[in-house]
Amino acid sequence: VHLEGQLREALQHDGLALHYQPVVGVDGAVLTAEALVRWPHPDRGLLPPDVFLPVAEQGDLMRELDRWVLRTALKEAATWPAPDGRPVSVAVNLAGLVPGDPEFVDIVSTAIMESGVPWERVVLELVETAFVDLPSRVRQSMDELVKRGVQFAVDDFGTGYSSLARLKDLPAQIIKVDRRFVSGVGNDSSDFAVARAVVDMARAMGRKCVAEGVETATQFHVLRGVGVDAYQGWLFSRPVPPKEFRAVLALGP
Ligand code: G
Ligand code: G
Ligand code: MN
Ligand code: NA
Repeated sequence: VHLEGQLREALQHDGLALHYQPVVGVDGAVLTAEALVRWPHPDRGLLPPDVFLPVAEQGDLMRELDRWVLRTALKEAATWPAPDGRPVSVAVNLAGLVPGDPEFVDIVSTAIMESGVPWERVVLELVETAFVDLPSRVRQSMDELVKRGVQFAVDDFGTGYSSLARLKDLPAQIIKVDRRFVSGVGNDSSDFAVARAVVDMARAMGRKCVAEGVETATQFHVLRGVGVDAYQGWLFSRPVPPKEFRAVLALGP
């Protein structure tokens, strides 16, 4: 209850922080940065999301937290340098503010327009289950944003209930293969098979494919051979504070 009150307070006074993890292309150039929330707690140091997201959940604060992250990430992204004139996109995780929300399109659109970030540079990450059994009203609101240029990504693909066949029904332009399937790619043939199947399917359906949790050069090379479009993981960079991320951009590939 104490932590919940402090979190509520932090949300009202910009007391949270965002770190950014680059998503890179086959040539190593940064394409996108995923915003990952942290809480610089006055007594407990920098708290990771697995400590306070459950508190937010419990306190019915997830929607407010997502709004804060969306607004803050867009505001920061508007100031990023464009390496080689190629501007970097920003990806935000949404768990409490979801497409079924009657204010979804309005909140997202307003945040984007206020930031000045072009629609095409905004990626919204939702877990698989958030895409399943969408009423047509909800699909329409997602389509509205997609028409303006926003991209939806299925986060942690493979951990939910969707089968590969269902991929074609998901209104998402990007598939993020969960790191669980990436970790064994160099040495576990079944992980390799899953990764390859997802990539083939994603390609056949015109979706982009991102591999999460890439930690080794072997994983990178194997996945590149399979045709993964983009890569995210400790091999390239951990999630870093805004200043450090800007330095990564300034440096180029
Ligand atoms: O880096 P990491 O420890 O940041 O993230 C742990 C978990 O917390 C991941 O499942 C991630 O999706 C989730 N998470 C991180 N940042 C955010 C955020 O800004 N919003 C939401 N809804 N989830 C987040
Ligand atoms: O659930 P989501 O994919 O949004 O959250 C990303 C999570 O994965 C964060 O906790 C982030 O810190 C973590 N992460 C990012 N890169 C790597 C990696 O290479 N290895 C591992 N083990 N975790 C990673
Ligand atoms: Mn994510
Ligand atoms: Na993920």
